[in-house]
Amino acid sequence: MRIRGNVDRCEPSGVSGWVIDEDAPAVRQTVEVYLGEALLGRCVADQPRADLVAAGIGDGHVAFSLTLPPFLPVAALAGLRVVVAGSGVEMTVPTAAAPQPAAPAAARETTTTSRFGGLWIDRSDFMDRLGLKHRRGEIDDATAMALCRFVRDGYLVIPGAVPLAEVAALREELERIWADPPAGLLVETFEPDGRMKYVAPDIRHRAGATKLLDLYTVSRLAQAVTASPACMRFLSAVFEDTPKAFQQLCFWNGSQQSMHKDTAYVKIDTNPLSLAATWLALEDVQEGAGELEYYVGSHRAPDFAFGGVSKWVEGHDREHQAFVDSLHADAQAYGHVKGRFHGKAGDVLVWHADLAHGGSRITRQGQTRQSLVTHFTAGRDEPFYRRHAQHAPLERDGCVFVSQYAPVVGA
Ligand SMILES: O=C(O)CCC(=O)C(=O)O
Ligand SMILES: [Fe+2]
Repeated sequence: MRIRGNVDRCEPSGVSGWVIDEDAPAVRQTVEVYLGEALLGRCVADQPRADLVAAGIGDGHVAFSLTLPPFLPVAALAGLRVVVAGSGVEMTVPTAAAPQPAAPAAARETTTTSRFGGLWIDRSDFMDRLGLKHRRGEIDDATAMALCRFVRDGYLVIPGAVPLAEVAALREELERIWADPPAGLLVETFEPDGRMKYVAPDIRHRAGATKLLDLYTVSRLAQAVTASPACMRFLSAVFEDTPKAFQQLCFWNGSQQSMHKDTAYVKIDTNPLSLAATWLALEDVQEGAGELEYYVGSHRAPDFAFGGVSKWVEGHDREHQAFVDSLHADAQAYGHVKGRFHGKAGDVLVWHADLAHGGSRITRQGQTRQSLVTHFTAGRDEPFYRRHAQHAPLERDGCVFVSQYAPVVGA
């Protein structure tokens, strides 16, 4: 085998070049593009190119071009590897060109609200697809109407999604966990010194800027309330797949987190909008407790593209304030009114990947706001961290649970 070829172009939009085996010029080579060890895509180098024909490189039908996932951060281009399958040959990748400004929307084939991806609910033909699923009996009337609300508003409230008895039992378990934390369970906290850290739970910091992480890794009850039938029915319809729970935060009081869209921080591999989250009230939400707030309809505002190219803030920290400001400006421009969730214990609010939301200011000091937030993606997708953290997942109650911190407890 004598592989000869060239990677002519390596840009956020794609990789292209040509390749041939001089010992077998008629055999079309397969090219694989990797980011580290993860395969991003594969294609056959069989495209005709006039300059290759003219140069007498085989029959000239040896070019390839491969589209990259649309959200790939520019910084990641440096880590791309182009490999000729079955040959062990890795081709030299040219250094990445400067990021190109986004093409005008009109020039692009856009089928989803965001140009970075989306689910079927985000497509312009959503109503047609919804009607078809409904007529075929794949989704019932209540779910169809719930999806319409979700697509219109960017969130959905499911009253009484979790039985009160389960909520009460979980709160009792939480008391035991805080008093005597199981090994391996972590909190993310800014207490007591204002600096962020991941440490074992310490009850002295429970009331503060502290959240318990991935409670479902140690608690069967947390798994059960996360995978409530009402939530699984709705999320399965949203994802057209088994929901995958992956980043759970248990709050004792309000987070006071500024307005944001989770797509900026919560990274999903290959489709940044394959994401939704549930907010379960573990007690009746009180006025002034730092209620969850959101801009109704904000999930359909134009993308904020970090660096002009990415849905993720990572690597673009200096644009963070501009991002937050853009959410308020969009609310003005598009008339997104602010809503606040005053759910009762057991109620769930589901939010869309791109809904602007946050924790309002706590005006009633000392008032708790016990809640359990869970992020979900589709079973076919993975949180980005799964590229480097591969603890054993668990499938239970129609939900897959994965964690970046620990294996998930089974039977
Ligand atoms: O519950 C809150 O205050 C906000 C939580 C949140 O935004 C999140 O976990 O993504
Ligand atoms: Fe969030």
